[in-house]
Amino acid sequence: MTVRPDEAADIALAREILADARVVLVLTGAGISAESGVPTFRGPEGLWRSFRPEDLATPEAFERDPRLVWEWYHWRRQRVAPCVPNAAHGALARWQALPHSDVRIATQNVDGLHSLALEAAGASVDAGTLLEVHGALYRSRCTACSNRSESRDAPDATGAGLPECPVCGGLLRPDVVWFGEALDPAVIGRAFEWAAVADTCLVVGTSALVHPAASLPAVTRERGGHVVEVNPERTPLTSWATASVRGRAAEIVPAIVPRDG
Ligand code: BJW
Ligand code: ZN
Repeated sequence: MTVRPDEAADIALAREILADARVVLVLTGAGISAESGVPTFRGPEGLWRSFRPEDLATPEAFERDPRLVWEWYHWRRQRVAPCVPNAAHGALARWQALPHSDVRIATQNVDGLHSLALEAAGASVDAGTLLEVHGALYRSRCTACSNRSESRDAPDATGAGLPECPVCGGLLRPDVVWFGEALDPAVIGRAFEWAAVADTCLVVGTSALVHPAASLPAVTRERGGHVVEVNPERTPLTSWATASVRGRAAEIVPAIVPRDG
């Protein structure tokens, strides 16, 4: 990679902060999966350039036209299915797997790539290490009985029927958080607890525009911790982060996270 002199200083500062960090919250967004081939939401190539969020990612849109929403999620599932974790997911997972490391990930992504990377690194994958605060692309939830089911298969939304609950026959919906919906209080509550006890929050590949997730780094900062950002573009966090590295996740993250205890 070609590194500008000021970028080299930013990378050095970020590396130093992460080397000294004891309790870390990593907040990730769509940008960390961009180099795995998963589309982001905003920006020139983002999903919201071709699709209107209010037509597809709100409870009102699903009520109005569940088939259209399911078709979009079916397409998204097909698009993400061949994608694999990249060097950024891998470096974070290996950091988590180090003995004595205390690194927890809260991701806004629904693509499941952090889980795959953690499994590959031999780190544990549970609610103590990874929170998927906006849900999971391959999970469905019953609108009648709330039963959750996981499937990598395409939902039967393009054929005659809409996907049905295996327990009660009710209409299934993607188990993701749409605009205007509350995040699971247990999940986002835990993420805020992690932000409050962390001495460092590493933020990777998020526009930091969607709340409440975008408020997590400020909690660490307000408690006197560091915020380190990795993003090719400036975000609302950039002006007050302790270190902000302009660059792509798969190049920068492996260069700044510790490799040994
Ligand atoms: C790279 C890169 C590379 C590119 N390497 N980086 C406070 C203020 C204002 C508004 C609100 C507020 N609190 C709540 C709101 C309303 C709303 C909101 O935040 N709106 C704003 C947009 C204005 N929030 C909500 O509605 C939330 N719910 C809520 O607050 O409920 C309250 C409630 C309580 C009680 C009862 C009822 C309600 C819910 C938000 C749900 C968001 N859902 C989505 C869809 C998920 C499912 C799906 O995937 O289909 O989540 S929208 C979408 O945005 C998705 C993402 O997780 C989320 C964040 O996007 P992200 O990850 O940051 O991606 P991008 O595309 O924005 O950015 C990518 C970044 O990567 C860029 O910066 C690039 O530069 C960078 N990048 N290549 C590193 N190689
Ligand atoms: Zn059901």
